[in-house]
Amino acid sequence: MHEPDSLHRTNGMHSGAVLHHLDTARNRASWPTVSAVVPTLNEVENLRWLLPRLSGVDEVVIVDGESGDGTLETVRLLRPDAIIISQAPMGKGAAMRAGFQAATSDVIVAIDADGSMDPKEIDAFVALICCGFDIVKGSRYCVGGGSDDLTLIRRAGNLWLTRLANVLYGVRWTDLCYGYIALRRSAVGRLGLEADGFEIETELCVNAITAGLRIAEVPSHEFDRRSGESKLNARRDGLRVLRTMMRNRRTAPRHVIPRYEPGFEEAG
Ligand SMILES: Nc1nc2c(ncn2[C@@H]2O[C@H](COP(=O)(O)OP(=O)(O)OP(=O)(O)O)[C@@H](O)[C@H]2O)c(=O)[nH]1
Ligand SMILES: [Mg+2]
Repeated sequence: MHEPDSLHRTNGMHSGAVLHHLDTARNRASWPTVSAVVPTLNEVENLRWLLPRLSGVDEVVIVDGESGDGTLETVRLLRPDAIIISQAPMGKGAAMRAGFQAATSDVIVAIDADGSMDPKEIDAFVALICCGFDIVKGSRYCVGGGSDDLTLIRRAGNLWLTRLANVLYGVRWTDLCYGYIALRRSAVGRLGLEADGFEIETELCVNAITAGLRIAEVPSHEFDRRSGESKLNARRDGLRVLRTMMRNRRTAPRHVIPRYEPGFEEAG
């Protein structure tokens, strides 16, 4: 994990003092606003668990792939102020890109609808953004992280893809293919996101490197999806991750939408 300059600027506090930063940020009322972007495809049961636990975030953006199980009715009931985007089920990546464009808070947190990611961890992600990082990615392999959900084949695939990313992009990540990620909204335009499928998480991370953004990992525990079916296909989506990594190391990401964020430090 890199130490950004701002870590040394805040009230004379030093590296490793993430919790102190968190306290200080809250005391100074400088805690950023947070949008949760939640892609949904037939997740009605899981949303009954997730949405009440997102009461602490300022904004919830649901990007729904035309679910047929009452997902949107449940959203309207449990989170009437949620922004809802309906789109054809083109994949998780297309959903996340739409959600990022619709979000209005300082910090965006991408979180699955299936109940595998605990909203209690959001503050740890945001604390690191407050320390100066642009992107904070959850890791199931940091000390304190873990997974109840990874099968042997997914675990092996993720390990090799993470190692390859480390070699290709000169980083020391522990977990590449995991979708619990926080980012400054001001960084979205610099990421040049184009992926439609599950490779979006990889595209976001590797493009952040080529764009010169500051990335940290934070421990995260992944639970089993609470109910319903996984939409991920390890072989097909693993290949898409591989192609994304190989292709994008040669090109700096296109700057899609330049943004200025008044009141919250510009990424860069
Ligand atoms: N809007 C939309 N959401 C999607 C689409 N595909 C997947 N999702 C959502 O993206 C999130 C991640 O999908 P999952 O099927 O849980 O994938 P996963 O977490 O890798 O797989 P599991 O570990 O088995 O849960 C879930 O909230 C899905 O509902 C899609 O085409 N459109
Ligand atoms: Mg899942």
